[in-house]
Amino acid sequence: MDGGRSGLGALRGSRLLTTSPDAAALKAALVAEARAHGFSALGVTDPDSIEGARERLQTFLDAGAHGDMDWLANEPSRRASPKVLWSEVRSVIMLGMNYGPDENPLAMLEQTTRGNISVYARGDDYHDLIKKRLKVVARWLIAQAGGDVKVFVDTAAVMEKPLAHAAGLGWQGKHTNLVSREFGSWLFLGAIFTTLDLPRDDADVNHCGSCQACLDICPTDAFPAPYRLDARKCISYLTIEHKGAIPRELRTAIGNRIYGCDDCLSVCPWNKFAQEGHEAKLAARDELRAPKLADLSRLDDASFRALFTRSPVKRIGRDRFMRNVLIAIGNSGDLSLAPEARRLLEDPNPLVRGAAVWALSRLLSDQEFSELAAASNDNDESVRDEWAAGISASPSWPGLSRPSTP
Ligand code: B12
Ligand code: SF4
Ligand code: SF4
Repeated sequence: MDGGRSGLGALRGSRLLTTSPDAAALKAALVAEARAHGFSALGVTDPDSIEGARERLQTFLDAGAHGDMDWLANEPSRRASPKVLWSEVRSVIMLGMNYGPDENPLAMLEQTTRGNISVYARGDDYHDLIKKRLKVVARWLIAQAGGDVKVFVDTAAVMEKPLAHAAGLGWQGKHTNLVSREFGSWLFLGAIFTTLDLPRDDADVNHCGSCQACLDICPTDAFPAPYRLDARKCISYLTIEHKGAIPRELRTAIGNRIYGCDDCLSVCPWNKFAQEGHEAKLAARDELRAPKLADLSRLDDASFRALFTRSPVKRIGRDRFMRNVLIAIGNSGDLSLAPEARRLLEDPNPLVRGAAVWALSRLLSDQEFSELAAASNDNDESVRDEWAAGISASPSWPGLSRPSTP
């Protein structure tokens, strides 16, 4: 986005903007403008304010903690420095949009025959909404003071959490997300980079203290240390980003979480100050609050896209979603869901068929599972491996090897 006409022409290109009274007035007006467009928090930081993040990002990548998110490893120097990403940037404006839930997300985990979709994905896709709003605010800024801008939300090579911390929006909690004293864990982040010099805010102070509730609650033990996440073990990564079969040893802990996970966010004591989000488009749609696993398991491509229209869930596609639904069916303990899994043994996609085998290994008796395994002649090696693993996992069949397959 390039600078257009300038309402405060004298400010255009000024290097002294950070200290001028006009700059303070402009910033106050910017905050008001952002609020008018639904943002709950705004702060400004220097493009060089996250020097330490570079080393930490490298530690994360060196450990392979990004799993198969190769895009995170691409050009880490750009990601760790706004200046490398865009040499002309002089101020980074960080914005937060509150999406506080209207109920405790942990309660849904008890409803094992229903799918738990994480709070952020129960309404419209925040990427689209926030990007549009960032552009409106950025255009307003250009109209007032000129300069050039670029807007980012989530998908660009920008480290939004450390930047938001530096801009005073909150601090990175031990679960690595930004925690705000006003909004708890429930802020989406977005950024406007500008060539204008705007007055800086002070970085927030870390208020985690001796608490480690988020580390303790994690179902898959995904934190090797406070402030460090191994994404390969995180349910959010496994159910959203990971394209292949979910590692067997992590499937049980996933429970009924079919898209993302909110446990470490939900348990944070700072949520007691959180407020319900007011953005109607981000509010949970009734049909996505507690959908029945049985209904979800019957979605074909077209009905999947219709149900998740404008929702971020749509991004992972029907097959990966069905993999997640089948893991939840396997964890449901409800035998009445076995026919749904059995039907999906015939699915065209081997990822789905493999997950169906696992679900049945958990729901059926040893006898029934072994009979099905013996009758199976799946032509895909990964599915045959699931049958074999299901059999060898059963303590009542010592010595039984994988079923004969073509
Ligand atoms: C990749 C990614 C993921 C990955 C990896 C997450 C991760 N923690 O790295 C996966 C898929 C797992 C994921 C999951 C989620 N994500 Co995500 N994700 C991102 C993304 C695109 C990049 C994050 C990144 O740079 N990771 C790399 C690591 C190295 O960076 P980092 O986490 O900041 O690491 C810091 C710490 O390790 C810290 N550190 C290390 N040691 C120490 C020691 C001390 C003492 C301290 C203080 C700090 C510290 O320094 C590092 C650099 O700051 C951002 C958007 C963006 N462009 O920034 C969204 C983003 C972080 N995700 C977001 C959300 C909402 C989620 C989920 C809650 C979604 C869900 N409900 O399922 C979960 C939460 C899981 C979790 N506990 O983190 C929001 C978070 C908003 C917020 N308030 O913080 C973001 C900002 C998107 C957005 N625009 O709103 N996500
Ligand atoms: S999102 Fe869930 S799985 Fe991932 S770190 Fe947090 S509690 Fe653990
Ligand atoms: S749960 Fe506790 S340790 Fe985790 S982010 Fe919140 S205050 Fe920090």
